[in-house]
Amino acid sequence: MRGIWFSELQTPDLAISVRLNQTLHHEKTPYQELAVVDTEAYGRMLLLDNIIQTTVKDEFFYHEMIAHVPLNTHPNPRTALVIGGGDGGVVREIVKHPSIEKVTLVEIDARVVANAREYLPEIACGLDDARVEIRFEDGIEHVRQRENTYDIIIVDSTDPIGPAVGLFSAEFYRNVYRALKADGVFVAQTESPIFNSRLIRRIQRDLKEIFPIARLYLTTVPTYPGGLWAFSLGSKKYDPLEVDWRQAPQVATRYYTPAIHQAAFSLPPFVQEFLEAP
Ligand code: AAT
Repeated sequence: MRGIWFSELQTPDLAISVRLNQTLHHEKTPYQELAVVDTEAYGRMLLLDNIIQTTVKDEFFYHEMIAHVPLNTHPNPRTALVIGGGDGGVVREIVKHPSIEKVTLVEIDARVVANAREYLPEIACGLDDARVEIRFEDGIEHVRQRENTYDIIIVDSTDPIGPAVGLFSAEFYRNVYRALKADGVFVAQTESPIFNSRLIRRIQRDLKEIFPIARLYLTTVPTYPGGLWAFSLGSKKYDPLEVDWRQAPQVATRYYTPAIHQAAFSLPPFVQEFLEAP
């Protein structure tokens, strides 16, 4: 293999490798080790603690699916909270919705936002929208201090290690429920159905105890472990499977469509089986 390669150890037994054109930036922030690299295969990539967070070529699968599913589940979303997501990709998708009046981005690490603005402008561009407020604080604390505030809460967090651990807990989900308005919708990225099935099962069970509607949906994200990714949704009133598509806004997307929204909730038998396992 010619050239310089970056490998992410996705599990102790599996790596993904990409050839680097260039390392554009590297620093230790107060929270994590951050790098932006340029790769031949996936374009520019944001790495945190040597884990691929997002890439210019495949970010839209993830950002469109984490944002438009809850936004279209709610018939009139006006306020949205994003926890994590400092690259701006989720915010960019949210501000495509004309009903949105205010987006609050709560990112713990200001350096993620600064580097995304500098090196990943096509992902960070939505952060400049006038409706967006950026707060550099812990999303766990933010949600603990809010009540009846948001129509939509989206958790676009790192894997459940370090500062993100608490974002995967039942206590956090109860606080999310309280921070949502009476008909609010919650979505979180919840890892790989292939490598994190027990985590996904536990989260689904927690959400079913807290929300009247709890569902799992899937998408493909080529650079994440296993290539197949899970999102967990909790809703107080609206069912994501009963969207009135005649009322949904027309937004420009590259992956998401109403048909893909519906299809994403069709779970393969291997997923059904681990969700139902004792
Ligand atoms: N848009 C895809 C990028 C991410 S990055 C997730 C962000 O969550 C990071 O910038 C990290 O600093 C932030 N974060 C972690 N914990 C917290 C917290 N407690 N409060 C606020 N922000 C936090 C997601 C990639 C998923 C990778 C899957 N392998």
